[in-house]
Amino acid sequence: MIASSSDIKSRLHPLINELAEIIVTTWRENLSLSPYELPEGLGYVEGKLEGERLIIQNYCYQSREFRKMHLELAKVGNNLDILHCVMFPHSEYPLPMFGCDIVAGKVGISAAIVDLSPTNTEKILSADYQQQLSSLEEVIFTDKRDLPTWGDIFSPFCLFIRPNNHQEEKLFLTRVKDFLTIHCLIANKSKPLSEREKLIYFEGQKNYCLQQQQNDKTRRVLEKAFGVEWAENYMTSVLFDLPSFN
Ligand code: BLA
Repeated sequence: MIASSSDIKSRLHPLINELAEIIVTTWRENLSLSPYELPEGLGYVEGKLEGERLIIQNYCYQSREFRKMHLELAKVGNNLDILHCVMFPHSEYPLPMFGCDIVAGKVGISAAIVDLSPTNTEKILSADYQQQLSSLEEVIFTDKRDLPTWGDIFSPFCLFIRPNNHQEEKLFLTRVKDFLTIHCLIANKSKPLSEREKLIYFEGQKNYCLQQQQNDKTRRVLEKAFGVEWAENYMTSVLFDLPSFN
């Protein structure tokens, strides 16, 4: 389903391809998608500064509830494959941020994270999210990872692991599919807010983006291939652009 003339899919870690397919299929099944234009020249990019080539392929959509639904697949040389996905709600819908990242190295997946992150004043997911996420079957992963300090944006339901085997990899995919389906179904039912309430979600989304921009691990990969200025522009205009209030 996901294909383009400059396709990198065939060379990515299979779990990344599988998750990309799950994400886009779940979007299509539950939301009415239209294309979202990324800033010029940033849909497909290749960079090479310090030896290793970085290739980035972006897929981007929007819907009634989401101003931007971004899926990115990236390949760094022959040893690092990345899936990055964020759904940015329009501020007038009282919805959390869906975020997901997989980093696959030579010896396997080192980081797999998924969350629905609250953006209201209390920084708490609403009752419907809490209830539905709590009723998912409990799964135990062997290697839980600690969040960095900027990770205070994530909810108590955040799953941040290093999958230990094939079964845990599959369990992670199922969990992402569950989070995403819950999110799409609640989004479908959600009603627009008043101007005053909208401001809360606007501020919350801004805070989420500013915190994510502090991820030095992402920044360093981009800086090595494209330089400091390009990385700053990409992080603030493609990966975590701030919402505009209108
Ligand atoms: C970690 N992100 C990482 C790591 C790399 C990247 C190399 C370190 C892997 C590890 O610690 O094992 C790189 N991630 C990228 C790049 C892109 C990317 C280059 O998305 C894009 C081009 N990151 C997100 C989102 C979340 C996220 C949406 O983009 C969460 C919802 C989380 N990534 C995240 C976290 C870490 C991480 C929490 C660990 C950071 C740390 O330990 O300091």
